[in-house]
Amino acid sequence: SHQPVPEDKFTFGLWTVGWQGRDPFGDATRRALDPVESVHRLAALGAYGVTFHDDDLIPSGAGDIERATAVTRFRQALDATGLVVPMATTNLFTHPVFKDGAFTANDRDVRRYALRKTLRNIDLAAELGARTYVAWGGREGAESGAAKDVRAALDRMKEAFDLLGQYVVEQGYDLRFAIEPKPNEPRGDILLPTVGHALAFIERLERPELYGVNPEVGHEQMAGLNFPHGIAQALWAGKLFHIDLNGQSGVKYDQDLRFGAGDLRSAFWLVDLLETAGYDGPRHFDFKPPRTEDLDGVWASAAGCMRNYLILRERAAAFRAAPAVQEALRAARLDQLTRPTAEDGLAGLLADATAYEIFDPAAAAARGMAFEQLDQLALEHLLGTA
Ligand code: 3MF
Ligand code: MG
Ligand code: MG
Ligand code: MG
Repeated sequence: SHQPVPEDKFTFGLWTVGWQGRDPFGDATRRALDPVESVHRLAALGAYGVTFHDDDLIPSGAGDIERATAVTRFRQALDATGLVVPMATTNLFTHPVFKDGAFTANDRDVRRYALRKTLRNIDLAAELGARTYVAWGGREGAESGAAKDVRAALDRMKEAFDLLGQYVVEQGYDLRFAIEPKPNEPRGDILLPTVGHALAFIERLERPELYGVNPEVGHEQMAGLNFPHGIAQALWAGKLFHIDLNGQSGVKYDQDLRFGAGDLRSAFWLVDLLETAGYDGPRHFDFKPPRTEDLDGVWASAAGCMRNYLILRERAAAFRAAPAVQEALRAARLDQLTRPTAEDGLAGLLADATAYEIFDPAAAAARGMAFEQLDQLALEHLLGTA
């Protein structure tokens, strides 16, 4: 069925449906949404959970009483609807204090404030039962060369994540971090720009097992990269802790279209991968209902994200199950790729004359790979003509 249910694990950021349509060229086109209203609407649509930045829930600068009231109202909405909070994150980008970054700002006092702001929201995340804490360093970067000493900034980034890791361990929180890469926007260039950069960074941390990635469809595509390939490498490394689903049409600004809009073929392969690789985390939508929409359009857009995922899940499963596809996969020798290249070991490889001395490269080169037939079958399944 294409009707979402909580078991599908669809989650939404409060900031997604709550986006008022402010962009660099225009003012808000929609009123603010009360988080409580969003929780009820998302639950009615069949979602599983909601996620939030500290400032989405608690207006920045709020006093203790205002903060406690906001949290209580939110918790009551969760209890009333059964929605869960699998992930939370910090807003380290909106306030002007973060104009040169948070964990890697040149100003040390800003860095210390950013850490304290994050630690405070980690407490709330743990209190609300979140298991993943996302960190998107949107302002960690530069517009010009001498403005940022990138190696020093990476030292400070490591220092920040090591401190955060120490904190969750000392507090006994069951919480892991997911670093969200993005190549640019709002900074001219952002540190940890792609999934690959983030994976390499994580291995330099004191407790690498506590950190994974939260890749976003549009972010990798802004860098011209193949999103399913990045996700596959994150899965291969055991590091796909969370995911931001949305739509993007090629290398341009961060479009945050609803899932299924933009590069539909990439979305098909993404769903195929997530559903066959055993990813069991939330299917989290980080999209922006276009500012042309009123609130009816917002909820239609949110419903569309989930419906498109479910349609693609069905189409991808049908593709994998079709006998013609299985035959085409064999013709394309995917079964050979899963076989080790030298199970006979280095000695066996060196002793094997068929591997080199009597191997016929011309004959091997003449073999067609049969990929076009396979891809046509995929397209027909995607289009519903298979
Ligand atoms: C920006 C993003 C962010 C992150 C969010 C969670 C506002 O392009 O994608 O959304 O996903 O901050 O860390
Ligand atoms: Mg984004
Ligand atoms: Mg985006
Ligand atoms: Mg995101």
